[in-house]
Amino acid sequence: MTGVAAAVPMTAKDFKSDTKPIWCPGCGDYSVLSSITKAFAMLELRSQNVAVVSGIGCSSRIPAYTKCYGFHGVHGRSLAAATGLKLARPELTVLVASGDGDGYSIGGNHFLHACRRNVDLTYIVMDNHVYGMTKGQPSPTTEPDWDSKLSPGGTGLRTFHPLVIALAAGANFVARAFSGDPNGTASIIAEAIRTPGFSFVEILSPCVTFRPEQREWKTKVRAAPVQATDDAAKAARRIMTDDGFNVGVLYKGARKPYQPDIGKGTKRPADLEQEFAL
Ligand SMILES: Cc1ncc(C[n+]2csc(CCOP(=O)(O)OP(=O)(O)O)c2C)c(N)n1
Ligand code: SF4
Repeated sequence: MTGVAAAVPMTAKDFKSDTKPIWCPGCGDYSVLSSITKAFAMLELRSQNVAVVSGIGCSSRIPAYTKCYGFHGVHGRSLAAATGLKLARPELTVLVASGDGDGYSIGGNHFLHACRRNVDLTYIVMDNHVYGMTKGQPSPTTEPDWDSKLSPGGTGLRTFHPLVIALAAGANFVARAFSGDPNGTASIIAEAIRTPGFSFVEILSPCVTFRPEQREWKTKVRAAPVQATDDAAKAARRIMTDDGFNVGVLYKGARKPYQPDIGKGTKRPADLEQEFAL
């Protein structure tokens, strides 16, 4: 006996905080929270080595409900904060949680460049095709003919296609999951975390309050009929031609993550200031 107790693996429950979620009853985000904590437990992570970063929205409440380091940031800026954190503390597992409004409207530009940079982050977007927190405005993934008080007759606008855009911009891992399958979603999140580089997981997560018809998603989703490919063009073609309900890992690449050396060679801000002093 060495006298050093072996670390007891953490369970999914250990990763849940004591803060009670205030989502509407039936919201898909409850299951996504369970999937995240299950994935952490599956990977035998420890909460002191994990950070969950978000922006603003119902979905972005996730960090408060997990027992890890957390940052509930500014609307649309979760990826900027997470990128800085991961570069400064590469030993941390960094999971970024967002919604379709947060991630694709105000945060759309950060999404493109996060894919391009390929920093080792896992980015999950709880997509409910609506702004839930601010009471039902259409988002970039809202169907053009979705009729609502705030969009009478529908917006008529073409929808944003996040998975294909992620592929084109350089994401190294692309998957789709459904909140109604918490175990399947947990496995996908775990694989996303395990895969080096920028991993993007679109999670169909119904907003039962503003899009009650999304309860029907459970009858529409199915496992993707083919295995993940490492050919981005093939993956893009498949995703462009499916109906948005094929679930699973769709693309897995082998791009080297971006991790600059921020060790000894890095200048301190004060030294840089001196160099540029007039
Ligand atoms: C800079 C800024 N602009 C707008 C808002 C208002 N706002 C808060 S959440 C939100 C949209 C949330 O929608 P989504 O990201 O889809 O998340 P959901 O609530 O559906 O999970 C908006 C527009 C804000 N908080 N900050
Ligand atoms: S408004 Fe929609 S997304 Fe927000 S908690 Fe309620 S059901 Fe969930």
